[in-house]
Amino acid sequence: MLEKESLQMIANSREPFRVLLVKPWQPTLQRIACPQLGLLYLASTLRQTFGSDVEVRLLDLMVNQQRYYEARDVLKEFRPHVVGLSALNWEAEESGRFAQMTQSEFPGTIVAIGGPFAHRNTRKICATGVYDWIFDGEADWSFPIACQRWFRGDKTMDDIVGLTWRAAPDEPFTNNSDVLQLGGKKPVGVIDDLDAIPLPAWDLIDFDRYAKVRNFMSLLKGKRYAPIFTSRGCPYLCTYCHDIFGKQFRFRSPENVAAEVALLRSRGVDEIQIVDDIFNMNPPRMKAVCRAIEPYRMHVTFPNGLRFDILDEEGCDALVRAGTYGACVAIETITPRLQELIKKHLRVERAQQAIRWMADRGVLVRGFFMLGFPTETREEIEATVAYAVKSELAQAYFFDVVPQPGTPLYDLAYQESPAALESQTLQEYNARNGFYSVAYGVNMQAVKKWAYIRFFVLSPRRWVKLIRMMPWKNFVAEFRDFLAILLYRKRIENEPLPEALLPLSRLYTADDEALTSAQTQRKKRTQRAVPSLT
Ligand code: B12
Ligand code: SF4
Repeated sequence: MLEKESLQMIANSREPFRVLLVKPWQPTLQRIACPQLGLLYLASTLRQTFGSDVEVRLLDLMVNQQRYYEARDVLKEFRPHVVGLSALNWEAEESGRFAQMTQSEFPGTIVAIGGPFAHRNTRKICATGVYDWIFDGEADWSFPIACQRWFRGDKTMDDIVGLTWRAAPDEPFTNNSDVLQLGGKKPVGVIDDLDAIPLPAWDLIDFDRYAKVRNFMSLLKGKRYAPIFTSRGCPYLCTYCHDIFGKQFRFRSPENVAAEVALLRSRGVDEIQIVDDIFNMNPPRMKAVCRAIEPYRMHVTFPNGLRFDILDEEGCDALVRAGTYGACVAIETITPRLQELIKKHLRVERAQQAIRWMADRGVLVRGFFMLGFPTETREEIEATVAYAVKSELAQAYFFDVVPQPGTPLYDLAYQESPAALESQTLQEYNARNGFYSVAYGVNMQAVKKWAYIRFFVLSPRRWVKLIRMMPWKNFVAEFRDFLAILLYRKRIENEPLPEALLPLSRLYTADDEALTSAQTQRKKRTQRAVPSLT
């Protein structure tokens, strides 16, 4: 850890403060990547805060498909003062390996972690001891402030909302935020004025490179694309939600969004992917944003962010006029009981109507379904699959339910089968032994394969539709992935975790901090046998 004097020397020497922002790559079945918006926002707020006193580099190991050790040369050459890692839960292990390598081989470097993984997992992250700063929540302002204080040799960090930090590796972690206890559950660092945040540092992105890799939407009509986030937060209460941006819906003005689209256009981008939590929460505002971006003649897709049961016909027109040609709809489950249980409360009939409106306007609509909620019966799974098969959806993805710590769904999973939760590892998104399979003894891989066969192979009309609607290169990539899912035999094995990182291997297993209700905590004391639905 740098001492105050040496920090002062950096500040006095006019040497720029060097920050390396890193997206780790956890090997996956599918090669998928997109520019990392969170890090691009941090890059631009760092520049705004430091001016010419900062040098920021972005290292996206995901698009490069490089493991952590392949970044050694960059660390040696750039010698960052701060390394900032951004990770999803999924990437926790690889991020930990990167952090550990940095700590041991480049002592004195501050290692910071943020992003969805840092949300609600603070205590386990502290337990690894491989990070110095842990940021929970939106860090657009808090991260540059922490960097600036450090740069100036000022170690008073306790007032920085969302930050848990230690002054040196042998000192304890501390934070004094009211809302964030170590491992706290409430969203922190919520920013009200989104227009005040500078636009992402798009100059750090080589758009051609990303265009060559399969993206979030698996579609690319244009030459180059960029993801954009036009609002943050969502007031719905789905019990499985990671709740990254909190319940308060905040949005950028249409002018601010248009300014970003104009900037992207000037950089040769002709396609945008809108990835908000819920873009159409406020329908008049949604239409205003559509009108504002229309003149830029972008191709537009929605891999995320549209709730179909609040989409009216006028809204569909506005989206299509803005350039929309592909959209995903998260239906999750079709049965009223489960819609109630997961508190999504999707009005399926209305969503169905909006799917028709979009499809009639030539939009490729893809449905997302979650199979295997705790307490879900085989009949309920079948009802959801049958709905998908009969629907007008051009594509469907069937996902395993992964109960996330700190969510009400996790409590329910705990009540159903603590043993099944105990068996979960971080790699479970495409696993053979997901929660449902272990809890109820159902082979979910087989269930999902059969669902895909019914949806695609036994519905030739979809092939015709997809060939007509999908750019051919995307069609080929999708077909390859479809085969991979059907033929998939072995899981991706990762090397064993170093001892320091072992707390991460238990990220999904039950502990008191992850259980949200007192009732479940009581139940935790009386472990139950694994129940069976058959
Ligand atoms: C675009 C996207 C993707 C993209 C890129 C992901 C990425 N950014 O790394 C891709 C397609 C790769 C993707 C894949 C997956 N995704 Co995704 N994705 C999203 C989505 C829709 C938007 C992300 C985004 O751009 N946010 C906007 C930016 C501004 O926010 P941000 O990145 O969180 O950054 C802010 C803070 O978190 C923080 N921060 C972030 N990084 C850092 C780093 C430092 C050092 C600091 C200090 C702060 C900090 O400051 C930033 C600015 O405020 C989110 C939903 C959401 N609401 O965020 C889901 C989300 C991130 N995805 C999720 C999931 C589950 C997945 C998958 C595992 C899904 C699956 N079943 O396969 C896969 C991962 C598999 C893989 N590795 O390929 C979950 C993650 C949950 C979790 N706790 O891990 C989310 C939250 C969706 C959800 N609500 O469930 N996804
Ligand atoms: S609609 Fe999406 S973002 Fe909103 S609560 Fe549900 S899962 Fe979370």
